[in-house]
Amino acid sequence: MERKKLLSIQDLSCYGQCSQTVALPVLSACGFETAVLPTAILSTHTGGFTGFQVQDLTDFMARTLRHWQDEGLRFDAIVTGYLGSKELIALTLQAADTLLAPGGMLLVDPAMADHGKLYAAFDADYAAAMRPLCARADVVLPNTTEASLLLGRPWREDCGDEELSALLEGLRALGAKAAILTSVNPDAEHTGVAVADAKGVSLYRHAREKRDYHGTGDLFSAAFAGAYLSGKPLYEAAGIAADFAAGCIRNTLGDDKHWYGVHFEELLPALAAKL
Ligand code: PXL
Repeated sequence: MERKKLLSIQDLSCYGQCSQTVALPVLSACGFETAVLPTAILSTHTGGFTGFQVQDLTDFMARTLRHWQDEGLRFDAIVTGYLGSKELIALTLQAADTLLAPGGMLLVDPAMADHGKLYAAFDADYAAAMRPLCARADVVLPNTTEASLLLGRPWREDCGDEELSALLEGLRALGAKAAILTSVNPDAEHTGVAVADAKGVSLYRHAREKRDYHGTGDLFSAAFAGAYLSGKPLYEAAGIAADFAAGCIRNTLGDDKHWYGVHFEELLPALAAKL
């Protein structure tokens, strides 16, 4: 059996169930050899904890890229999430240029904003610096807030059909070969993801859960990468990932102590069985 080799580039939030600590188990469960390149180490994620500690790893990342180039390492895909600074975004572009095998895929989740607001650590310059990475992506996976920021459009929570088409077209015009918009809420009872590639646009809708949790975007991106790189077509992979993220939320509702992320572990075997 030919195993694909993946690289996950994003921060390592030591506590809080997001970024590398969800990407690695999901991609491993999907059957991929997965290397990680942490862009920063944080004591917790930045969504709801106070006093979190951050260790920037820009210098380590630059040295690691040089080392891996010397070793001749190549990856079939690079998946990226929360990075941390403009310098780290530039290094991630460099990783895509130097470490992808011929025909290798770049999947980019800009992971910088939600619900109309940038995350605590980021500003408008960071959002602008994310544009060239998203432009280079084979698949870009922003939520509607991130897509609006990338395209310089005001964010609209209701995001009707016209705005959805404008965002998807804008992302593809930027250069991404395919785009998946998350947190699309067609009405009060439903949520979903809108998928666009050269063949057209389609919306995958499912029931909306009672509340949101941190880390579900990261789980969506990792499960999408697992399904898509396993050979599932774009729309089917997006649906598998959306159902997985919704299942993780349902598995957490009622556990009020676990406000900072979702219980995804029990759902990994069912995800792997779909691929
Ligand atoms: O889940 C996205 C994410 C990743 N990493 C860090 C974060 C967040 C969201 O807040 O703070 C450090």
